[in-house]
Amino acid sequence: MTKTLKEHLEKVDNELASLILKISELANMISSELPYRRGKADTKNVFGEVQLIADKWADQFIIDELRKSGLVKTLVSEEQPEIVKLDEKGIFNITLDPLDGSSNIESNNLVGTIIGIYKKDLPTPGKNLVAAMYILYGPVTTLVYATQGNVSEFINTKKGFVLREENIKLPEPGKLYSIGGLRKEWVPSFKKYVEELEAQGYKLRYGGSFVGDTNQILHYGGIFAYPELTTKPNGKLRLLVESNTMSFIIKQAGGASTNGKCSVLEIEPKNITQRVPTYIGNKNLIEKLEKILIKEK
Ligand code: P6P
Repeated sequence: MTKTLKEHLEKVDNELASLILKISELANMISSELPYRRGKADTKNVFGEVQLIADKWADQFIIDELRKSGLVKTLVSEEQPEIVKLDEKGIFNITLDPLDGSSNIESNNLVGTIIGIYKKDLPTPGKNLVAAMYILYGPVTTLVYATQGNVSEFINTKKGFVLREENIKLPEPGKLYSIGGLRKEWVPSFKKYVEELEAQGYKLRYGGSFVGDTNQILHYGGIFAYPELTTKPNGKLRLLVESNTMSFIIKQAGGASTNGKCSVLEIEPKNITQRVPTYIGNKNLIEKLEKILIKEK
């Protein structure tokens, strides 16, 4: 009998299990609302990006639902300029990208909700994550959650989320490379590194959604990068609400991450909006790249 998410969470401590289950229960509402929440809002987020109606709706919906849970003390969201206080009796602090890749909604490509779960106050390094998860709205809705040493994936069915695979590890060797930014703006040593991957037969898969692209790396192995660019030395991805969470998940699956100098998870955040060059994937690929990028400096 295939395990449900609720059954799988029996091995996780109660409050954390309740929080992950609560978040999973939001998936159906979010995916069913996407057809009706299209188009641009008339506001910009703290990063100066035009917000989509779906971004703002999903953000507020998740914040309201987590506040009701009584489990969450504070929340940092890509769509909020400041740390949001939810419930002073809450025991978890959450990082949230409510709809990562939301510009893909127009073209019906992958979007997802990325959630980091901490006990320590935010901002704090990603190595302090207690758990990390994402929900991916694709041909099917899937949910991946990671705790120390274990990554499990669930598929949403008429009977709720059921286990597809647990203790997921990145396939070795990997098959894919998934890299954002304009190739002409990659630093020379990184461009050379990518050309070597291409010569080894790695296949390009890039869908413009960090969560969707990294999910492919989790399934097929390889490397995702939104790299340092000559025009954007810190790349594009947000350390707290995007890179830390996905780096933690890939690490628990046997992979690694770097910002070009150290593991993403070791970075001491300067603020809640910090961007970071992000390279995530098979450990051998990341270790080799980090050596190259350090030498470049
Ligand atoms: P580009 C989505 O807006 C996002 O933050 C990530 O999900 C994604 O990896 C990246 O931006 C895509 O950026 O420059 O390829 O559109």
